[in-house]
Order: sequence, then C-alpha cells, then structure tokens
Amino acid sequence: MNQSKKLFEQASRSIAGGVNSPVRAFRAVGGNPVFFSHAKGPYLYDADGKEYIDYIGSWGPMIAGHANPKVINAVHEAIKNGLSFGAPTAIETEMAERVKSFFPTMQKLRFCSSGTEATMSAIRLARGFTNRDTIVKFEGCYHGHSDSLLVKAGSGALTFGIPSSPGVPVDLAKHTLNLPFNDLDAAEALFKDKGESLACLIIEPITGNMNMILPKSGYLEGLRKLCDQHGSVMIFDEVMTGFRVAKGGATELTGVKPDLICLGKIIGGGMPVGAFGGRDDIMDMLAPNGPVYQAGTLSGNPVAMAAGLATLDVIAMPGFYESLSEITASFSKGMVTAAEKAGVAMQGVCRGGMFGLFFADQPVNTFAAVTGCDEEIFKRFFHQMLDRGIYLAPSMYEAGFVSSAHTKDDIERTIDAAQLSFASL
Ligand code: KE4
Repeated sequence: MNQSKKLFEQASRSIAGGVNSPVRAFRAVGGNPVFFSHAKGPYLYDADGKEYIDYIGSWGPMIAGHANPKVINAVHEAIKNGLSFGAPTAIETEMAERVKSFFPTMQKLRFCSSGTEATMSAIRLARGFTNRDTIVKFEGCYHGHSDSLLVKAGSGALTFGIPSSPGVPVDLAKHTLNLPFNDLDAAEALFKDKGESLACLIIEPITGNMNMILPKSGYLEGLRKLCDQHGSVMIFDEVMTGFRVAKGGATELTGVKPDLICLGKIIGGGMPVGAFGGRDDIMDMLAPNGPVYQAGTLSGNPVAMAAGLATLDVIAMPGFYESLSEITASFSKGMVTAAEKAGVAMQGVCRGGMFGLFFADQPVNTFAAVTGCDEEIFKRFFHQMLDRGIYLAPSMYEAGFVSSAHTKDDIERTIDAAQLSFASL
C-alpha cells in the first residue's frame, strides 16, 4: 500500500475528511489524495518519494517556486527575532508600502491572515460605508467561506440569494444577490431595480474558481459605471490574480479602478497573509479610526511579512513577468496542440503565470459554459497525468499556475505526458 493511502486513512481518523481544506480530498476526481513530504522549485515529492511537476503551487502562493532560497532565508532571519508580538512592527509598514507600489489604488490597507478574512472584511466595510445591507457576487466566483459569500443564486438572479452551505442563515443569505459573470445586461437590470440598496459588488475580475475566464471587453468598465451611478462599492477579489496575472494583477491588466481590492496567496509567499485596501475615505471607516470593526491576533505577523516581502522582491525583478508569461503561454499552447493531435477538444487561456484548460470545443466565457465541459474526460485526464508525475488541480473548476522555477524542460516533459494521456482517454 502506498504511503499516501496509509497517511490518508490515519488522517481521516483525526482530521475532518482527512484534510484541512475540502478541495485537497480529491472528491471531484476520485481516488485518494497524494500526501507530500517536501517541495523544491517546480517539484513536489510525495510520501513515497515520487516527484511531480507542480501546477497548483499551493493554490497560487508559490509563484517563485517552492522553497525559494530568498524566501527561506528571509523567514530564517525573521524567526530569530521572535514569531509574533501582537504589536506593530516596522516590517508591516514596509510591506504595506510595497503592496501599494504594486496596487496604486490601495491608498490604505490592512493585513489579515487569509483571503477569506480579506473579502469578509471588505464587504463588512462596504456595508458600513454605504449603510446598505445587500451585496452582489457572481455565480461561479468564490471568495472564501464567510457566511455572506457562501450564497448561490435563488430561482433567478433578481431574487434573493439562498445558502450554498448549511449553517448559513437564510435571513443572511437573502442579502446576497448573484449575477451571471460576463453578462452586463443582467447587471444593468439588477442595478436599475435595486441599485440604491446595493452596498457593493465583489468580483474575481479574472476568474479562477470557475476555472480561468477573462472578462469580456467592456464588462468590468460597465460594472464600474453602474457602481458609480448607484453609490455602490466596487470590490476586486484579487486573492488569486493579484501579483499572478501581472505585477499589479487584473487591476493593472484591465485598467479598471476598483474602490477596494482583496489580496492573499502570493502576498504571503506561502505563509498566512491576506490584505484588503483601497480608497482612503472607505478605509478610514475601519476601527480604530472608524466604527467598522475588524481584527486579528496574527494580522501582519512579522515572519509572514518577511516571507511576503521576499516573494515580492523576487517577482519585482526585471523581466520576471515577461519570462513567466512566455513559459505559461508555451505550456497552454502545447497542451491544446497535444489535445488537437489526439482529437480531443480543448480550450486554453492564460495570463501571466495563471492558466485555464477546458475540455470544450468552443471558447469558455461563462459559468454555464464551464459546467457544460466534459467532467468525465477531465477526471480521466487528471489521473493519467498524476500517474505520469504531473500534478494538476483536482477539479475542472480550478485554474492552474506556473512558477518562475518551471523550466522549458519541465514544460516539454508535461506536454509529452499529456500526449500519452490524451491518447489513453
Ligand atoms: P483563503 O481563505 O483560502 O486564503 O482565500 C479564499 C479565496 C478568496 N478569493 C479567491 C479568489 C480565492 O481563490 C480564494 C481561495 N482559493 C481556493 C482555490 N480556488 C483555495 C484552495 C482551498 O480552498 O483549499
């Protein structure tokens, strides 16, 4: 019996579902999750010592590759000074100023310890700033697991939301409305009907949780205009896309200026860091300056800040995004070409170090189109690639990631494995 299977059985006796986050359990693809013992550069090593080329990167943070020496050294140095003070440190200010240099619309920000905290806090802030309760999210977008954001569309986009998880009160869920992503007409209809009651809209400007979908031309600009017309706060959830699709995330790529931005993943370089920030007048509503409460014991933790800063040093190097975009594009093109040669319909999209692959014969730009992709083929492909030492996200709804540590040889090995896998589907 392989070590991962044994470890999973043992974990399942003490940890709910055997994992500390559901997607890791392989439920969407079947089989047992792989347990890893260590990682280096683009590679993960499982409990049996088998090497994998990693295209998840811990769900985004590991853009500089696993165990990047610069990041490891920075953490080693920080740890010598102690782990946590629960009091302000200069490194938090240094990190805040550095983040603002990547995201100039963030006039002020606050650190927290996860993307969930960042988005949960941002919508509370928007509700407090506007004195409105109703928020808008987009079907297929995921913003972490706070109650107001675990809500799906009711019978129609214009009706109140319903909980997408037990434990979320119906009375709370009704304050969250869902719109279809990339449908500006639907957004205009909702704002026409309810605009004056909408505290905010929160969106993944380039989605990653219904796999990777780019906004249609003019879509985000249209949402920006609606928020301006109705006094609603525009929140970009860049937890995944921030520092990933470009140095300044989707905000830089699209040129649309949100009122608040939520960050996570890469900002911590693998350590627990989230952040939210934006317009001064909104952020000044946050305690202790203002009445909107938000807090966190380990927020701005100096060791996590050191990991984040070192990671931002790496990605700020000249040419970083040019070479990352180039190798990611070669990966995406190679996968689609290999699929075509095997007579398998596949669509590919990528920006910066993020990619989306769809088993579909047409480009995918809506949630409905994603759900129409061939999940059975995806599952078989996932396991074929896993057997060949290629670690893709265990869900067809997840985007994938390339790091600066991936080499042309890694991409060639991946495409070779894909050719064999497509032929065996
Ligand atoms: P965390 O609380 O997991 O740090 O961040 C939540 C979050 C918020 N916003 C976006 C756009 C996100 O993608 C996420 C988390 N992403 C998932 C994967 N799609 C993390 C993996 C997991 O849940 O284990």
